[in-house]
Amino acid sequence: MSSRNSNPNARIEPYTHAAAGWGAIKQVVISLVKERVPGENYKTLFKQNQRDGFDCPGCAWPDREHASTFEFCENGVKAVAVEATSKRVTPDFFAEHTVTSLLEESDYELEEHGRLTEPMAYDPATDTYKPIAWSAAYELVAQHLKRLASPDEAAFYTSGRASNEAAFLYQLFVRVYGTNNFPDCSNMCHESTSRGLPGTVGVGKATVTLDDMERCDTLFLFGQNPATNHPRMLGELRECARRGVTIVAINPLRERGLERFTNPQSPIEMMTMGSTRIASVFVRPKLGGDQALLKGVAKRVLERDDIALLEGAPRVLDADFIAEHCSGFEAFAEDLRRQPWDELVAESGVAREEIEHLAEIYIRGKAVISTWGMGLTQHKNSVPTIQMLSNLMMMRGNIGRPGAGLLPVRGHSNVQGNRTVGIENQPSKAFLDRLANAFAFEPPRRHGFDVVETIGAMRDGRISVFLALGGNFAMATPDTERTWEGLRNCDLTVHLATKLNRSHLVHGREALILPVLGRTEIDVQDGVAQGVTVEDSVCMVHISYGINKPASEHLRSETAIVAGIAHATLGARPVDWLALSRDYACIRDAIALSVEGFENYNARVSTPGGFHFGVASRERVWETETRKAQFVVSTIESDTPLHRARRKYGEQLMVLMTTRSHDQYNTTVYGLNDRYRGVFGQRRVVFVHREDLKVLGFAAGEWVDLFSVWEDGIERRADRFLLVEYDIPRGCIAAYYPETNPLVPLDSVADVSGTPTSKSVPVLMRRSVALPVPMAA
Ligand SMILES: Nc1nc2c(c(=O)[nH]1)N[C@H]1C(S)=C(S)[C@@H](COP(=O)(O)OP(=O)(O)OC[C@H]3O[C@@H](n4cnc5c(=O)[nH]c(N)nc54)[C@H](O)[C@@H]3O)O[C@H]1N2
Ligand SMILES: Nc1nc2c(c(=O)[nH]1)N[C@H]1C(S)=C(S)[C@@H](COP(=O)(O)OP(=O)(O)OC[C@H]3O[C@@H](n4cnc5c(=O)[nH]c(N)nc54)[C@H](O)[C@@H]3O)O[C@H]1N2
Ligand SMILES: [Mo]
Repeated sequence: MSSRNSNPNARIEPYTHAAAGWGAIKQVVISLVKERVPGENYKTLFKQNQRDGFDCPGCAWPDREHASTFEFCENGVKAVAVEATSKRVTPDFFAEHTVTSLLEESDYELEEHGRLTEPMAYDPATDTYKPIAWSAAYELVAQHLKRLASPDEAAFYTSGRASNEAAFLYQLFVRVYGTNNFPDCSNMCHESTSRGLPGTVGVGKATVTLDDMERCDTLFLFGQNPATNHPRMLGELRECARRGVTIVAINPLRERGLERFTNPQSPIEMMTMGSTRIASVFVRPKLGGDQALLKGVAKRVLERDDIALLEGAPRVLDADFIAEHCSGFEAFAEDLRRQPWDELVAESGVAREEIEHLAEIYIRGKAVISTWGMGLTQHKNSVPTIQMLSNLMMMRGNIGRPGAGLLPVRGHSNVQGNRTVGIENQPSKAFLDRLANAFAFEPPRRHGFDVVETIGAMRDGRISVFLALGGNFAMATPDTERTWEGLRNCDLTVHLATKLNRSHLVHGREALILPVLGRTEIDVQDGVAQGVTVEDSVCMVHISYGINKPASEHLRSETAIVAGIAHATLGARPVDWLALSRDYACIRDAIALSVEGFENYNARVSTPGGFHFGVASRERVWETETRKAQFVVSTIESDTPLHRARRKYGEQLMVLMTTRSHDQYNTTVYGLNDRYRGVFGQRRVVFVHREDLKVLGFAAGEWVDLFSVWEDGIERRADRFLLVEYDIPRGCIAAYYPETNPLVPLDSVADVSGTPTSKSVPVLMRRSVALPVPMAA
């Protein structure tokens, strides 16, 4: 397809092969060469997820026995390659580039400069970052923190790569300092899961382990793109498919990796160009339609049970489970009976026959696992959607039984562990009580700000110091223009980071960049190599040892930096921060002392493969208010901002999902291809249904600007996207994050969880009049 694109290599070319296979191998070689990974660091790739190696920083998908063989993963190799790169961002680099000039570069170009090497402080006189001693940097943070009228004027962000040790020390420091302001990447990610599941099954975590994957006979995959985001999960799916498990993908897009997969580990598949078919059934709701879809399936399951009762046939519901373990079933069933079908069909975008078919598949399953990702968590109705899924699973006792259960698939490799050890802006009383007891201090009890609340508070001056343990706050957050105003309104912004990103350039009046050791690197404290611990998506906690030489001699571990800042701010109170940071086993002892479930932490984590962090619901123990698994009535809303926008603009209105390409890790862009979706050499594309293109009077290959429709009168736009005809439900469009984040209104969040609605943004498209932006922008 020809287009007015300034990158001559940009093209759209549908992908017709299976996922992974040789294409993945090729990408790996490209990554290694592009990053100029030094030869000695190649060994890193073979130590990924090995017993004596490090936990892959790629994603939170678990490993079999923490891997007895090298598990090949394109995503993992890329994540490691960008960390093991030989490129460096030195003080000379900063001297040569003003912040203003760096802001002109794309996110791709910024991270391409390589690893940060020394602590740097912003100098307004020259508009550059200049080296600063570690001790002076800690002192600067401490001065700012001590100067605030209230500790609640500071916010402490976490991105989910931090280890349990760093995250635990961080939350302890922040709570002793006096606030629960813990905005966290998970607020934008699986927060709807973490807030939804406690209301139904008591715990916001997976109720299954990999062993259950071996025993299930039916798998539902909701809103997830594993070929790109959790490639190691494809290996498990392939095994399931070969065993004859019925795999159903519920996704508006027919993602390639859910169709066919060539296992790079299988010489036969690789040599014969063979592949395994993954999903047997595709169900394609419209964006945000899963709640109605699930409610329809539940309604049908109930109808089928009524019929069985009439006919004296075996029950369809697991009546024993419901009687013994559940509460609220009557009200739930009554609501299902009252629910009109036409509303479910209209809101889900799925025909009644198809919903009924899905119910039959569900009923046939004796052991069903449901997994989900961002396709379920980033909508206004995400919490009721996830609760509806939980209801449905409970109807047939598919929780806390071998081969069955709930499996939220997490993103960042330790995002789940961070929450477990206390990164939580709404801590429970029990958690704080234990912490208070263990360290003899009175932690703050007021709930703190999440991500969206933090941005609001920065904008109106209630937050003036912002510290980030990793991540890229300026780009990962919604409503980019307003987020940047917030960051620039701060007195101090501090980033602990491995690589340069835009958050370092959109800074407060004073600003620090503190370079950290990555997880692949050897972390020596007091002459002893330290291991750090992480928790994966199925609650396995294990230890990870870096093996590469650090990218620079000046780097410090996240744990050491947190301890340094804590010491400068609080002195050796209530713990000797510096002593703790010299021996991570002591931090694990402190965790064991103060966080429930970590008893004998050091001993348990030293067993091969680590240990499973107990999940009560897996044992059919329900940590809910009623001490039962709770059915929750979930009402389908019909007057949301999206409905109102649809009424106002009719067929002109599109619902936008912002999603990941194959060549990115969140805000880190590795390359400009999205090979399974057929996009090459570019990122500013928007996928639209053929009929919608026609109705709107557009043709594929034309350029459009996107405008959000929101009721606050603010213009939010993202310009110049190439129209690509795509197999996507009518009225829905898709484009990449973070380019589209300016379109997500700050106050458009999921009910209860506060997660930005990144997968359902009401927008209009207008033909672009300006010239296309340069390639990598
Ligand atoms: N290579 C790579 N790996 C990653 C990441 C990365 O950026 N790159 N990010 C990591 C992180 S932090 C996370 S959270 C995960 C994210 O991994 P995913 O959860 O797979 O996230 P997305 O890429 O945003 O894809 C969301 C999927 O949901 C579908 N979807 C969108 N809206 C709906 C809907 O309304 N209903 C349904 N049923 N489906 C919908 C989309 O079509 C898409 O297939 O991956 C982690 N792993
Ligand atoms: N529109 C839209 N927005 C989204 C999403 C979406 O689907 N759509 N997804 C959301 C999701 S699921 C998530 S999780 C967030 C992600 O939000 P973040 O976690 O804030 O973003 P990342 O892009 O993962 O952060 C990348 C940066 O982390 C730093 N880094 C990498 N490794 C390390 C390390 O080991 N230590 C430290 N200290 N720093 C490190 C590097 O400097 C790198 O530039 O984005 C959210 N935003
Ligand atoms: Mo995430």
